Amino acid sequence: MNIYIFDMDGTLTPARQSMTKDFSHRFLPWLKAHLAYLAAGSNYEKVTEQLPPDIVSSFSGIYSSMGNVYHQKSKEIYRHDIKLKKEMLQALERYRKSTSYPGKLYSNYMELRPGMLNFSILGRNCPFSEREKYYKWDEINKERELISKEMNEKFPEYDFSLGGKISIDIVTKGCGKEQIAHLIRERHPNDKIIFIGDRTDIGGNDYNIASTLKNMENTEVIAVTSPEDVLDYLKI
Ligand code: M1P
Repeated sequence: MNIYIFDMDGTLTPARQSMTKDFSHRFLPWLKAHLAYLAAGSNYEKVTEQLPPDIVSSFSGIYSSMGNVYHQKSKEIYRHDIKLKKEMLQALERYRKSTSYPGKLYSNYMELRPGMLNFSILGRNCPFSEREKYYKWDEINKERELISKEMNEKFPEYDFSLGGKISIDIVTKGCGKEQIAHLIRERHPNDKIIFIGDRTDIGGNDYNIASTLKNMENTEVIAVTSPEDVLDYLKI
């Protein structure tokens, strides 16, 4: 049997947006006929905001906050914490203060979630239009890439990776999405595991789960760039 694992933002939904009606209409019958898990970087509340209830309940399990929280049929099974070093937080504060981004900055630039911290120079409380503006600027100026690289070197006990469009996900080393690969392999030792995600490139927040799976037998990693790509791959 095949076991599927799906990323959420940028894979099943546009980043930080709800699943489209057309997508859920085509995906739900497929999901009901297969065994699949969700592996989201966002927290569980965002998952239930972005996905319709029948989609949420049709997954065999929902990993959120990079695998640090696990729900089965809306019941929380576990959650992990993270210890944040003062020096690491101070370094992030310095990046926020010294950014060369020319636009306005917003609040909620460090969002603590179970087992992870999400850091955004722009601030998570920005309007939607500002996200796109920052994303376009960051694509040229590579601010997030540079911060992640420097922080990975300075604080090797943590993992810094690019999530969606405006932020960096921070977990204790080993406590990112790769833990999901190990847990699912333990639960399904003989089945083929197929992961589908949009940030499987190095530095992306699907990279660790993708590379962990690639080192296991009987697995496949499918890199997609949009929900439309997922529908094409599933042929639905
Ligand atoms: O699931 C992908 C990412 O979605 C959001 O990213 P951003 O706000 O940068 O677009 C965040 O929830 C992030 O943590 C998550 O990894």
